[in-house]
Amino acid sequence: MKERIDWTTFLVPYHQAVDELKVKLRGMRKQYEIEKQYSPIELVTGRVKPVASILSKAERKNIGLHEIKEKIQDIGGIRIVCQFVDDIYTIVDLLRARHDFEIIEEKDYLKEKKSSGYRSYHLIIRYPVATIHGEQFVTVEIQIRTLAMNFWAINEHSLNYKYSGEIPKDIQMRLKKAAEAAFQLDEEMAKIREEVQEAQWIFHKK
Ligand code: 0O2
Repeated sequence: MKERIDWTTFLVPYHQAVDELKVKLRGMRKQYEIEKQYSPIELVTGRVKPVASILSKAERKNIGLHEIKEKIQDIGGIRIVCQFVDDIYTIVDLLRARHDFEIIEEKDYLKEKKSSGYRSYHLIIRYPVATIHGEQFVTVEIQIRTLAMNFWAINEHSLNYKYSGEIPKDIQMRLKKAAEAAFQLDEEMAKIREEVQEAQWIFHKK
């Protein structure tokens, strides 16, 4: 018999998890603001992977329909964007200290960037969702990156989509250069971090 998935039902806990996590993480940012402290979290976004993308990833990685829940770990996705590279590690520590989910994997693509030039810190978490059928666990991928890394990744992602993963060599070269430029930007900003923060603080008070 051919396997089938009722996608609406399947994705319910993922939507719930992404919505809850967005509220919780944006709440952390708000708390810094209320306490008049610098927030390492600049922006939080979230999405549930579209069914077509889930299926194409499953096909690409040779994952059967019944294995999707276990093997595709980024059906639920949260992205935390920050200003400085050091903020990424502060955020990782903040998330490690939480008790409302379990971190099951960490991927540091800052220490080891991908061959494409991609840099980010990924956490895979196991998140409990209260459903009408009891507690269900879903995995969610949390991507943590600076604004510069995000700018690069969004553009590279669009190009990958446009060229169905086969980006022409000359554009790949430009992307590598752009990744290096984004890296340099992060390095330079780190060096003048205090100056930048002071300026932002004065602006905020006004
Ligand atoms: P989308 O459209 O963003 O959902 P693994 O088996 O661990 O190697 P996996 O599960 O793909 O493979 O994990 P990985 O490599 O940590 O990537 C997960 C997600 O990180 C990707 O999801 C992207 O969102 C992002 N990512 C990873 N590598 C790159 C890259 O080179 N460029 C960009 N722009 N993003 C990247 P999806 O499903 O690929 O895509």
